[in-house]
Amino acid sequence: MPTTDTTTLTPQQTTARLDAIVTEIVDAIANTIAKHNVSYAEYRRATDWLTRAGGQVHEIPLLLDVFLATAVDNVNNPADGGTESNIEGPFYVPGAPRLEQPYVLAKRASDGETLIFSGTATSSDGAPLAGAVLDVWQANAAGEYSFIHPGVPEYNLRGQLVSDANGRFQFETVVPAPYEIPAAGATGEVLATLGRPTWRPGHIHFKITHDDARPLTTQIYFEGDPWIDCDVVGAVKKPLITRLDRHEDKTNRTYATCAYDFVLQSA
Ligand code: MBD
Ligand code: FE
Repeated sequence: MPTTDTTTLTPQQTTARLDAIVTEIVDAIANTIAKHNVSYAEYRRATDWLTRAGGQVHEIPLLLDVFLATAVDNVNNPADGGTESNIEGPFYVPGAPRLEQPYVLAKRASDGETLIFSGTATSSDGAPLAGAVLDVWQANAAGEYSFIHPGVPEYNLRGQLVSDANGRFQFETVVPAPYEIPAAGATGEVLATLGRPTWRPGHIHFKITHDDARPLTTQIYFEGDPWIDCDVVGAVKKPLITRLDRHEDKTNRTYATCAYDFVLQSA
């Protein structure tokens, strides 16, 4: 369960909670300013940098997700028997098309190597979850997401599919490449200034829902990815890493397969 069910708070309680959170955030920053004797010039550099971020499309959610989303996920999704949750990230778009069998995410030949992803959805008591909805989104082999990067068709590499009567699912997509935080944006700027890597390992995002289970938002990663141990967002959890197997089709083209069995906590 989420630690705080904020939906049951009265308006007064909501205001009090918000007041406490804002006060603590401001106090924490004020303490840092005092501890490091931050100058007016440095302070102005920070406000100028935030102004640049505000003028860049998609930059503020990216910035916050890079530095803070994992902390939110850690509080809201303690592992208790089901598949580990993982941060939603800044690039989820609701309303992805409901796909028909056989499931293939919308993709272009240039989006990368074919990947067949299969698995199951079960409840934490072991029962298969028939009719679980898997809302899937990912980047292509160039690290591009539809709706975020220019030139990618709407809903490319985004789609919703449904597990069958035995809780099984399979869909075709492409192998996602590692994702680099855009260097030109305010987030990339601060990471470069700090000399920190700007990469996330390749990953596929899932939101899985079923009437009898708690919704699960997570990401799947791949063994051997060069960034698996140094994700800029710090989101990788070992149990969410799966293996890519390589095969050759009849025309000697390689394609990949992987599998993951999702376990959703009972509602
Ligand atoms: C991503 O694709 C992502 O998933 C996260 C969490 C942050 C930045 C880019
Ligand atoms: Fe992502």
